[in-house]
Amino acid sequence: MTVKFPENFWWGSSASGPQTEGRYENDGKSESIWDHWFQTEPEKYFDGVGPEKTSRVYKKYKEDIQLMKQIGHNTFRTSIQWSRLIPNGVGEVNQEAVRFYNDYIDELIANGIEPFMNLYHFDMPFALQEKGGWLSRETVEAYVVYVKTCFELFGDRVKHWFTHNEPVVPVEGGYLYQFHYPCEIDMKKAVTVGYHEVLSSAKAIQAYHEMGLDGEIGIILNLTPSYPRDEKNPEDVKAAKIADAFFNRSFLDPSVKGEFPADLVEIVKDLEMLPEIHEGDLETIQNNTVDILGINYYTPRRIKAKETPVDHTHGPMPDDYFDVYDMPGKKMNPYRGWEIYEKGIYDILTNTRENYGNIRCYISENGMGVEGEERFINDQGQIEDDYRIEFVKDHLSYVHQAIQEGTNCVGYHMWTCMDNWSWLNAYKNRYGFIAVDLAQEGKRTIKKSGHWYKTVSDNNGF
Ligand code: BGP
Repeated sequence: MTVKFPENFWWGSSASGPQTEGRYENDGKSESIWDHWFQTEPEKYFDGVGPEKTSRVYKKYKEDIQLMKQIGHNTFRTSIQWSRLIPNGVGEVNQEAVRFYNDYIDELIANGIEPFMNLYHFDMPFALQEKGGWLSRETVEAYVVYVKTCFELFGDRVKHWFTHNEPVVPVEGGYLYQFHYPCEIDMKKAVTVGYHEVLSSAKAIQAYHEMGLDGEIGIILNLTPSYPRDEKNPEDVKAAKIADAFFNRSFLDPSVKGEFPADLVEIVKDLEMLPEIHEGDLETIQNNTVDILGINYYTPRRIKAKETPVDHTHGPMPDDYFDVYDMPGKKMNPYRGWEIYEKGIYDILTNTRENYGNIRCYISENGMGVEGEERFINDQGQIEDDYRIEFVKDHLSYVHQAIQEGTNCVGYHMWTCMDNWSWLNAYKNRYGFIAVDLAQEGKRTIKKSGHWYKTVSDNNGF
């Protein structure tokens, strides 16, 4: 044994409601933006598989929790679907949803798995999207009512809450790079959406703390360390810093420090795209920072100074300030098209220690999506995913090193427990410790990595 983690380390995985639950007759769920988008443009989704056909967790959660136990989980994160709990976004609470989430939570606890709940995972109720979604201040107010409802209903048992998962993604996907609904390109809207998400998070934290529940609340951010092509080239360094402001510090700074990064504010001001800030907003953000930070890490961002001409077709874009650097020789996950750079996780953790007050944190997602895993099925019907074991092990070694150096990191969650539906990619890339066979009503089979993870959890290391 060489790598040993601190006592009570969280071993588990993460998932989300919209990617796992599925839709069933009389379940009372309304449409989220994903359900709606699939109805209008199904061809956008890989193999035409939509969000109603996810891994059937709504029906299978009891079986799934037994499997989680078998692969050594002591913790597990999923999300509550707003469109399930409060179908219109505001107003009536769906009692079927209350029953489902209560049972799901109770079953996890009864099996020794602590539930972590995220409150927003890209899944705006369509009724609110029609009124602007995160562009509208009304959504912020509706969100506060929704999260208070969650705390009241489930806060006696759920002790780890998260206001958002990767809030920068709805900004990028929905309003800059067109991979989320409403698929627009509009920097001004992007800024407003991001601002309202930050504000909603602070308000949720405030509400949670005011209720005096004995748990903690944080946010989950996808941090993509921004590396300059050449550290000795000031233009590259400057460009990398701007990319870092757009994609990391935009949410990291307000969430942990209670303020927006000055360089980003400067850029937005110059563009005359500052959002509408109401009196008291900035104090709310300042006074309601996170108790804990969830860190999702998949891939770094390689940046060089702008070399290509600025494209003015769609108005300003973050990319006007930098170019992506295609580093020769980088290690790739070809299925997802993401670079694998294990040390990135260590750099993020070091940054939180040195520059963010060593905030209590955990790795809330990290993982490897692979297409066509049936290739690796052995005689016993098990997927031998040695590449996933290696991926997790390599990242964990760096997490361990950061902890040895004093970073306050208290757990590791892999994305994901069982293969799930991934937005426009649907079931293309499989991420799970457990395989899901869609042709056989979602039959589950633990992969080699799942069995390996159990030994890691049992030994608290490897
Ligand atoms: C994160 C999201 C997850 C999950 C994961 C894998 O960004 O929080 O919801 O989907 O990435 O990415 P993808 O599904 O795009 O391959």
